[in-house]
Amino acid sequence: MADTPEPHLPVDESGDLPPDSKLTRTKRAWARAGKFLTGRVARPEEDRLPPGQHLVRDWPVLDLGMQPRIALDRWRLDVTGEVEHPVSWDWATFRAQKQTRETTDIHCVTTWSRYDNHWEGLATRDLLDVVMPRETARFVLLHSYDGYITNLALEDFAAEDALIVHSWEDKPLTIEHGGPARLVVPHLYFWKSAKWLKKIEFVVADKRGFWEENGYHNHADPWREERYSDEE
Ligand SMILES: Nc1nc2c(c(=O)[nH]1)N[C@H]1C(S)=C(S)[C@@H](COP(=O)(O)O)O[C@H]1N2
Ligand SMILES: [Mo]
Repeated sequence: MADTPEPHLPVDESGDLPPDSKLTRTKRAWARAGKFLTGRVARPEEDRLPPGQHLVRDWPVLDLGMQPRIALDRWRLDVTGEVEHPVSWDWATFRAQKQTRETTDIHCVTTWSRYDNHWEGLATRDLLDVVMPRETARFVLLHSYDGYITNLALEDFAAEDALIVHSWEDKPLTIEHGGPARLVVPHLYFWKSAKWLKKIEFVVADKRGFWEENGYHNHADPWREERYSDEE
């Protein structure tokens, strides 16, 4: 794993390594740690539905019952903690970031899954290129406008198909589903995908979020049925 090349490092025709900028050094460090090898996995179609899940065609709404309404002119996204370049973006600045489209499946711990959701937003990897996590950053805490918190390891946050989305099926994300902007981390149960995203905090030590404190698994891999915590 230590010698796996970082897939997004540019390589020119001569085969030379890119200039040894701070950014490429940091990316190599992430690659060495295997941080960019998580996420989309080529699975045979019969393994597409994780164990204990059933398919739905509609999109259920699940949250703590308080759906905050954030006017776009008051909306901010702060990225703080163990990063070289913290940001506090207004809506226009967030929307001006590099855009990525992904088609991914949702797996909720309450046993429903929904295939082929079309998302558009900022890839978490592109966010990492902007804010540049320090070597000390190991975990990410997601803070939402309704007070919800969830936690991810940096490698799960940086998964190649993880996005901060503003659109679903080519329409603005509705408030009930976490608009103006939410996280989508397709390879984990959906409680890790924070709705109404407000702040992304890079930290040294892991800290359990709301559901993780209340008996859910800290990691949440649907193919391993990491639904509930073994601790206590
Ligand atoms: N801010 C916030 N994000 C949240 C939640 C929440 O209560 N607040 N619930 C989580 C849970 S348990 C699930 S299953 C999904 C549901 O997303 P949906 O309502 O768009 O289906 O959001 C997750 N993200
Ligand atoms: Mo959930």
